[in-house]
Amino acid sequence: MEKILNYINGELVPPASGQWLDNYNPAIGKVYSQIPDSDSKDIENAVLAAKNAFPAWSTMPLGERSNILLKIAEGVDREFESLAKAESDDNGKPVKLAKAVDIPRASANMRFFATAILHFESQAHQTDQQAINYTTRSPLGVVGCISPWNLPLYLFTWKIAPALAAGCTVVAKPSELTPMTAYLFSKICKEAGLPAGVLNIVHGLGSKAGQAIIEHPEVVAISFTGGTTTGKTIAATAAPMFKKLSLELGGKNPNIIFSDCDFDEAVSTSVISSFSNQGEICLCGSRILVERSIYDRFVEAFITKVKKLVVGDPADDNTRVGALVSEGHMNKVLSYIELAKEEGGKVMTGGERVIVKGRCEDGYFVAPTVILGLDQQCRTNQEEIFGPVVTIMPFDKEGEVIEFANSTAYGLSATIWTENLKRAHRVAHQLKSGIVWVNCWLLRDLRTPFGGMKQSGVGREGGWEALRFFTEQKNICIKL
Ligand code: TXE
Repeated sequence: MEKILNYINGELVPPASGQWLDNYNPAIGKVYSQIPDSDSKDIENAVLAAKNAFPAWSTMPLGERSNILLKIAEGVDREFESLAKAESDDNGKPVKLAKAVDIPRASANMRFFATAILHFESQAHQTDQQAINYTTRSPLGVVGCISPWNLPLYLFTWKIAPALAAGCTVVAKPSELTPMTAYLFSKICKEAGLPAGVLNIVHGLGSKAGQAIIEHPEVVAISFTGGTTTGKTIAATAAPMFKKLSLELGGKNPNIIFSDCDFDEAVSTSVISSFSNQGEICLCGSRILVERSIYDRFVEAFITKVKKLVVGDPADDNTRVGALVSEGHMNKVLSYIELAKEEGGKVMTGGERVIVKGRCEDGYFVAPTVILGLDQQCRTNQEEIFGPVVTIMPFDKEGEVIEFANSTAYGLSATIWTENLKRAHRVAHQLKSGIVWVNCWLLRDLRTPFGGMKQSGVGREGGWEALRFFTEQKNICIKL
């Protein structure tokens, strides 16, 4: 069976302990490779390598650093097919989706930050006729990047690309559930000539390898994407050590449909924003709020389309909904559907595990599920399910829907459907969400700040924000 290796100091190496973890393909419910069960010894080696690599990497002329990162992007493009397959084998998502979203966006992340750093600026301020202040920005040092399982290579590169571009050296840990693309990526980095130790990828459990990164005194900043509970644990460890923190956490995002929307477009895109990647995207709209005058019509049109979504083998081009990432996660999602019923919800479609015939008969598939009849405050509408489950609720007034939308502990994203420009601006401004999409979903401009309000996170990633995060400022004041 294939063994995934750590990437430390430019070499592909087994874990120091010699211990391995099973890696499942969730679509077939079977182990298909093994990953290092790394511990603090591996992290120690990775941090040392990163520390040694820092002086040369952080002072390398920007053009040279940029060229190496661009070569890595080219490597991602070259390995497009194998990366898309690996992304699907690890995560259960349709290969078609990995080809359309995950891998192109991973390549774009590398390319964007490789070139953004060439245009990064700092400031100067003249204090009347007395002094000139100029501000420098220097790479922080060794940083930790920890990423989740839902968009494995996409979110992995989203973190490491700005860190590397800014001149930091990195100890990164992908999710133990989806390690394969990061492993293939480490081979791409070697081929691209990334100097040894600049990027180190250590595989293993969050509570062991991940925690060792957070606790390491030489790791000066942490960029993390994952669950809100894990984010709290990380903050509790890192904050007293005064580490810089960027936390991208969960969401319970409202999708608001006003009666003056482009109806067909709102229905079609809502199906995608609800069930894309099996609903395992922190930005999925899981609470659909529909103005009462079009509520019945919307529910009918939406459910008709949802019923047509093909749940099946991720390798099949017709599949729209693949497997959930693990058996544990599938059971969690199914338990939320049971909870919704206990809370008085009516399951209109889905609501159960799907057995896909053929090679996927032991896979972890759940039918796209639509639930009506719940109130805003019930647990189903307050807690992140992170699966193919949405609720639909009616509203009467604009003020009421804003209150509903803002009623959870999360504040990651929101979507508004209306053709009324004034209303779009007015409502968008009142939503407590880090990003608001109007008449679209998941449109991405890498220059914009990305992140959540409330318990959806701390800090902003993307564009200059990410490069600022991975650099520290110094102001030099010279008397004239
Ligand atoms: O996330 P975790 P999981 C949400 C979603 C999901 C829940 C749990 O609700 O059901 O999180 O998913 C590493 N120190 N999101 O269990 O545990 C871990 O190894 C350092 C939302 O996958 O937060 C992995 O690499 N690291 C999210 C990463 O953290 C630790 C996407 C994320 O794992 C650690 C995924 C520790 N103590 C899940 N414990 C989004 N917003 O995109 C774990 N890790």
